[in-house]
Amino acid sequence: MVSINLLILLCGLLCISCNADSNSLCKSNRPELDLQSVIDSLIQQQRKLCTYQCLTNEEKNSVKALKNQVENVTNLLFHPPLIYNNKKYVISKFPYQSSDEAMTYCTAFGGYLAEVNDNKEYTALQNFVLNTPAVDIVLIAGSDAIAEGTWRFQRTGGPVPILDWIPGQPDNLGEEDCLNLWKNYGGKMNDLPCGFRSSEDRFMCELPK
Ligand SMILES: *[C@@H]1O[C@H](CO)[C@@H](O)[C@H](O)[C@H]1NC(C)=O
Ligand SMILES: [Ca+2]
Ligand SMILES: [Ca+2]
Repeated sequence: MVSINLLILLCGLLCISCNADSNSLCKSNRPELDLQSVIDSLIQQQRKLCTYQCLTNEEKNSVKALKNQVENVTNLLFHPPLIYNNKKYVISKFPYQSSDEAMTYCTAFGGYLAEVNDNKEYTALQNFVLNTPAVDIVLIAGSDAIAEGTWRFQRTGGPVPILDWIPGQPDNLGEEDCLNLWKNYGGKMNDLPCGFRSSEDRFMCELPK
């Protein structure tokens, strides 16, 4: 700051001397203008930086509190999660009225009904179902509602790449257009109704980690 004050003083003196003899060479060489704009931009940058830092600190705390609240609510509604491949999988502690309702819960937590994309993920999710207590039938993403026998993810419309049916399934028994993993059958796949079936049924969400 001392050096800047000194420059301002010099600048002032220079201006006075310029005005005094109205020297055009002096006018074309007015350092006070450049210096002032540099100071202004520095002050502006400093203000921006300060505002940013202050907001970040405040937001840090509120984000922390919010994360904590979401975690608390997640723990109330879902069994302990599986972390796999940078995703978080959770199984509900309560039944669903429909696959749409289940999807709404998943969306509310920033995700979607769990989508099995490859064999490794399938194995991980099967084991997750097998290892989660008080769970038997677990709804996941996949439906053949649009064309019977053609299984697609509801969210993307893309084909379900892994279909590993329990023997005798899919049987479309009385119209079954949704997909589930069934613990009692090794966590393999079955078709079941997209609406409410049983208060024992659960659903699985795939969430950002
Ligand atoms: C989350 O739950 C814990 C333990 O019950 C509680 O101490 C904490 O205050 C809760 N946090 C928030 C933000 O609700
Ligand atoms: Ca069907
Ligand atoms: Ca079936």
